[in-house]
Amino acid sequence: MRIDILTLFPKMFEDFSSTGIFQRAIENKLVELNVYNIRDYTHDKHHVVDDYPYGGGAGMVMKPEPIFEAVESILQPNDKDEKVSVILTTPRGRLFTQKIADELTQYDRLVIICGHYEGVDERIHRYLANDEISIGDYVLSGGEPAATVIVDAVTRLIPGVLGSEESAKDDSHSGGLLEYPQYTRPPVFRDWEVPEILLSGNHGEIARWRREQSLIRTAERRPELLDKVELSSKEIRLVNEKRKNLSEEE
Ligand code: 6GU
Repeated sequence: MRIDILTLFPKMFEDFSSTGIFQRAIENKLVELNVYNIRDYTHDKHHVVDDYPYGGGAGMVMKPEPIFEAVESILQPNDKDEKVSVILTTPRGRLFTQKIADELTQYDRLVIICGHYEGVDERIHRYLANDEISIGDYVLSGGEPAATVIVDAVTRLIPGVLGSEESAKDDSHSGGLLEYPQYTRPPVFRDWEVPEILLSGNHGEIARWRREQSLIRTAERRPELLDKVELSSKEIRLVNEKRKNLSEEE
């Protein structure tokens, strides 16, 4: 997959692309990451990328010309068979989820435009981006952290990016539930013991315990996720009991 990021702050991606799993994915040619400075696509002396909003109001708006020019030059020459998505990061986008990360792995190329200031000219939303993504209901100063979140979540799903020992399948959210608690050595740390069952070597019992822990955690912290997963009748009873206890504690 080729990923192109358009930003006013290219530096924000330097450490990200030279560290850990992502760096290895680049070295193994599983992903290609290019970062472009939107300012380089201006033609005026002062490299202006923003302007006052028509109609008045606070803040500045990102101008359309440099961003259109950047995207159009990046996509040329464009292989007709390539599946491309042009994504704008914006707090008014659709909420990013694991499902959307999965969906984005279908593309050969992602072009991610990092929004800034009070917003970007509406013509970028309408005529340049085909997707708008927000990473949550809070305000960031710019779309760069959102772009790294998207790139991270998507690339780790590309076959070969994670080693088998890092396999993504047990992770929180991939099965629709939050992850169960993990422990490593020592078995006792400051009087806090590792649950005995994990030391038992009984893999069936351990799998059952983990599933139950995932269900309990999800019921406690993200009950709305439970509506989307299939549960056995026994699991439904466990979850209902947990929910009942929680509502009694309120
Ligand atoms: Cl994608 N951009 C900004 N500026 N703020 C956000 C966001 C994006 N997602 C959540 N908050």
